[in-house]
Amino acid sequence: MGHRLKTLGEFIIEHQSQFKYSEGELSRLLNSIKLAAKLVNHEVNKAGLVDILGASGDINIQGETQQKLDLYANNVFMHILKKRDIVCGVASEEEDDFVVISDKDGGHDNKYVVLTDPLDGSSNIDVNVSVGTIFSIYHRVSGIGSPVTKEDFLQKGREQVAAGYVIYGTSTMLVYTTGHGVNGFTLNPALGTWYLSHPKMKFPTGGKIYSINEGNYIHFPQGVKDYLKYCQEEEGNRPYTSRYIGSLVSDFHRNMIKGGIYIYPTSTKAPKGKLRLLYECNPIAYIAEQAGGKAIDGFQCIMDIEPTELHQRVPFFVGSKEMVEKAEEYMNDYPDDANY
Ligand code: P6P
Repeated sequence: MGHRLKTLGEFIIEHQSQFKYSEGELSRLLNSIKLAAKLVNHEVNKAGLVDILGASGDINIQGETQQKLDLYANNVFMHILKKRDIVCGVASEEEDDFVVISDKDGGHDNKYVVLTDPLDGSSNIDVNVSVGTIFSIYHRVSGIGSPVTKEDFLQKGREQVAAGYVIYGTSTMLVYTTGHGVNGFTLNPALGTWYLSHPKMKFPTGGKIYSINEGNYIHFPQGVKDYLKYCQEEEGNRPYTSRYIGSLVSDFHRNMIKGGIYIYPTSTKAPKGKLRLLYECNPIAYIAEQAGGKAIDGFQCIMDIEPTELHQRVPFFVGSKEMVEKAEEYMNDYPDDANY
């Protein structure tokens, strides 16, 4: 048989031995995320059709009529994570508080928690722009045999066991890390199989792309304004190129392949930034560092931030190491901006 790419299932089995203390739960957890992503992908890809036809009238997995796509994605991940007897709790952008997996669903004895933004950038769905799912996995810190607690979710990004994203774009990809580098898998929708298309993904150390919503320019901290002027002046390999899709997963994914920086800073309109620390910034930061990139809030590494609440927002600078460090230099000219 000709050379064929390794499947995600084969890859997970091959790397099972790398998951310390895991008797296969992490592999099963990754496999359940793989399935959920396929289900969401199927729905995302026909969203336009649904919009044209109005309410699809479809029945979703909870037996309710078809809901908004990000709620649908949330239901898919919640349902699969509950019914696979692997996690003790789930936190989601779509849920006000964290969800305790009940004892009858095996929740009290399971050791992993999952935090997720089930469909980031969903406002782009009706204009047919790529969107994504982001997930972050931790070992629980509370004792096995008891219900999950808030502390299990309020862990520093450094403690992540695994993190990843799904990008529903021109092709659907699952990109994740378990602390041994970053690997990207592309879905063959005809077969429902994911193939290792991007092994050992690495950020180019430099880059010429910056991604930021410049419409907020006048509201940015001075350090960000100074960095943008640096990107735009005629010098060496500058001016850089501005590319901003309005979908974090898509901007990040492109920048990881081509080199670049994504910035969502504080502004008078978003005094703590817009992106959520626990289920957007930390997982993306883990992937960035594992791919040789860097992720900061302008002053400190994202994954060193001590979380205080489930949905807290932080400013986010992530991408090629040299570009993030140059932005950090400009931010450090105004140390007071570190107190956001
Ligand atoms: P703005 C999508 O809503 C999101 O969370 C990210 O995916 C995206 O990068 C950002 O917000 C876009 O926000 O304020 O520029 O429209």
